[in-house]
Amino acid sequence: MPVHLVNPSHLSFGVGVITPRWLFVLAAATPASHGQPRLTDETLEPFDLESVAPGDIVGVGIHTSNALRGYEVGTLARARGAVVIFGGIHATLYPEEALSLGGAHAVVRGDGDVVWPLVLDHAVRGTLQPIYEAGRIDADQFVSARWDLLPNGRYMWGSVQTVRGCPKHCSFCSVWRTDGQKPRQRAVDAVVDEIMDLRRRGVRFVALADDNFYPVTLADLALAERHGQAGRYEQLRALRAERFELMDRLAQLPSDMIFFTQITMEAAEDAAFLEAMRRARIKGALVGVEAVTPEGLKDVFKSFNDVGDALVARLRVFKDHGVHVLGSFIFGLPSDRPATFGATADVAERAGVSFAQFVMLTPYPGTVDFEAWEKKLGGEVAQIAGVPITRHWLIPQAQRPRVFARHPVMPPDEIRARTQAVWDRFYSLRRIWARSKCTPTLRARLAFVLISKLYRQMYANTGIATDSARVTRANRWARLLAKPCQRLFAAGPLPSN
Ligand code: B12
Ligand code: SF4
Repeated sequence: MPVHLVNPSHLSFGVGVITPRWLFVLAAATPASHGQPRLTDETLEPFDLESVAPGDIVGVGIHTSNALRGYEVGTLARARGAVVIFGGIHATLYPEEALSLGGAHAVVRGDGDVVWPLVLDHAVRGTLQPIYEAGRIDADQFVSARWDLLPNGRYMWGSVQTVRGCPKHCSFCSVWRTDGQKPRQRAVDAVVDEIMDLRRRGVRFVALADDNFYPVTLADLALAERHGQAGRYEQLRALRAERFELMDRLAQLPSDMIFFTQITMEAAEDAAFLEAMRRARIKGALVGVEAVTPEGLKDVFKSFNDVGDALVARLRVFKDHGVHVLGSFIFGLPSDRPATFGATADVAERAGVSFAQFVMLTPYPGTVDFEAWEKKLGGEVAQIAGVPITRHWLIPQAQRPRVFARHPVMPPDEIRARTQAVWDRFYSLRRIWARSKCTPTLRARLAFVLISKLYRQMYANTGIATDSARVTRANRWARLLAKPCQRLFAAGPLPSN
């Protein structure tokens, strides 16, 4: 039975920034007896339903914000006679939803790598169970992606995961609960092989799609030692050594390769680690700054971050080691005040972050924040388009609120408008041009400007704006900017040996 895998999106930009890794991993886990899986990433173009014949299998992977579009795809595919199977983080959290609203015959909860062939076998035999509990597999069972199915010239970055899970417990994040707090690190050889596979195909920019690239801190090691936990100390030390081994190997890859990852701010304490990142050409990292006040950090259980001048100094350490920071900030925390917005933009500028994203606090299911929010609302849940806001992902995109919890001093529109203003300020042409000085040549400076503008159109204007004309305009701009940006990232392929 032919297999289609669909990554849903309500907006298509023609070109994608980062490859949706799950598509290529599940493709690799699909047995050859099903033929070549057909992959559709709707951030490039919408799924062609005409390509689905009765009896085909359609796998849909969803996170919370694209779940509604995923349900539409599943329902339409089922109506054409397909066998529909859901997976991904949102389906893991709400399997019943995919069954009742998404036309799913079956839902996989957890990692799909190992269970997928079994599910396909059941689909062929007609013995599908409604729910498969795949759980968390060990790192040595992670399947390497099939990059031979990568469409040519459509993405700027490939994505290779090196570790899954995060030992922290931030209140707005579900990773530590779904992926677990125990880091599951892939073997260095498997990671490097995949990266080289991408490079041979002309991809020289690779996102290390990890929850947290720095899973063992110096503080963790010191604590284990102080408490006389010899076994734990040894385990942490081995994990850390493996990180260095990986970075040493990355340093030996073709010198035009560039990496990007996600990391906690604690890495700033660890000069040896940052130096290894420099040698490995990990030139960028998304750092979750979240808030610039102690109250804000307390709101999100992230007291391990710094504030004020210490925060600026810490972020600067990354730059001093050649790692550009994409700072991630959250607005709408209960302790935020009107002055917080300007203060946050000031910190981002003073700290010299190269890129920044300013997201509005969204209660994502599976998080501590979500549970507290749902409990607090009790029986008094407002509805939009007939959907309770505690199921906000089911509200049609155009009507979906951008701010969810009642704020002690600011109405939702004020939070949204102030957030938009911070994006506008940070990504003004004058400021982008000033920041672009961090690049070596005029060509690189122009590339920096183009990418900054694209980033802002894709993430801010289509995500925060409530005005549909602005969203349409932003989408058009993003489509225009995306193609030349993609060309800037592409490289010539390398021979296979
Ligand atoms: C790398 C990453 C990014 C990158 C790249 C995104 C990309 N294009 O790939 C960047 C930084 C751009 C990013 C952005 C965002 N991200 Co992100 N991201 C990740 C991260 C760390 C890894 C994703 C990944 O590649 N995993 C590797 C693949 C193989 O794993 P997987 O997708 O989970 O798939 C496995 C299973 O879920 C399952 N599966 C998946 N689909 C299917 C389908 C079928 C049919 C089956 C059977 C199984 C199956 O099998 C797969 C193999 O085991 C995840 C955390 C995580 N651990 O997943 C967060 C995560 C997905 N992101 C998250 C969020 C919130 C976002 C943002 C909204 C953040 C923001 N506020 O801007 C944006 C949204 C961007 C977008 N529109 O997609 C949340 C989603 C939470 C939720 N409930 O939906 C996560 C879980 C992290 C978190 N903090 O909680 N992200
Ligand atoms: S936000 Fe980052 S540091 Fe916090 S639990 Fe999630 S992955 Fe870990």
